[in-house]
Amino acid sequence: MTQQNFHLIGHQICPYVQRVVILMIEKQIPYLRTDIDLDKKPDWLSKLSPVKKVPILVINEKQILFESDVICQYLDTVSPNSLYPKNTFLKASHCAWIAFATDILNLVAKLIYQDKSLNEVNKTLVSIENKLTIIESRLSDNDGFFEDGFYMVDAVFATIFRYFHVLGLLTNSNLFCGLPRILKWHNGLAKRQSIQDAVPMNYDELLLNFIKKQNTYITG
Ligand SMILES: N[C@@H](CCC(=O)N[C@@H](CS)C(=O)NCC(=O)O)C(=O)O
Repeated sequence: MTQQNFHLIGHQICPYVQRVVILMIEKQIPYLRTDIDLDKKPDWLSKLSPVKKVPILVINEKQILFESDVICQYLDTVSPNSLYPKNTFLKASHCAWIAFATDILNLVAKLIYQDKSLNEVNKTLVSIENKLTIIESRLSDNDGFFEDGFYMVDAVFATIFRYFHVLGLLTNSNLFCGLPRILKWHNGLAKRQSIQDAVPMNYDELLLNFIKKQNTYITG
């Protein structure tokens, strides 16, 4: 890898930032990190990204990338030991399942930011469960998604599964219920150092406080 200087603009618990952080930890890519407060976005954010969202990657203090998937694919390409399969079809397939995971994440965001009634919350929970059931039916008895080994797709799902404890408490549900393969996958991923190190130790507390500020149905 040519010597580059990476500065990641992020947020303490953002799942999209976590994707980039997990990749950088796995690949031992050195980087500087600045976390921002999403409620008080700094003025300079709009100069770096037209969508004013994190993550943003600043390369050598002048080149800028936004969109987590783009940043991950860029970093993966410029460093050794890819977290995507070498085979072109398999790589595309992993990317398709990452997009499916992002759909689940959007439903999680709906629960947190939008749903204002029990009816809406229950509908969103059913939509999440339906997507998880599809994943469960695709999982083998391996510990990973497609085959043995840790890939970007595993990292992405790990960032979704870690919502389930706090969401379960707030909605009185168990999103892992009846999904033993997903639960096993989650438990394996949760032990991985890069997954643990991608968030602060008090992640659940930070997440709970973040959700409470949104003033939607699940915070009662
Ligand atoms: N598609 C974007 C999504 C990033 C995203 O939604 N980031 C959130 C934080 S988790 C954000 O910056 N939100 C600020 C806002 O929506 O104003 C990506 O993959 O990078």
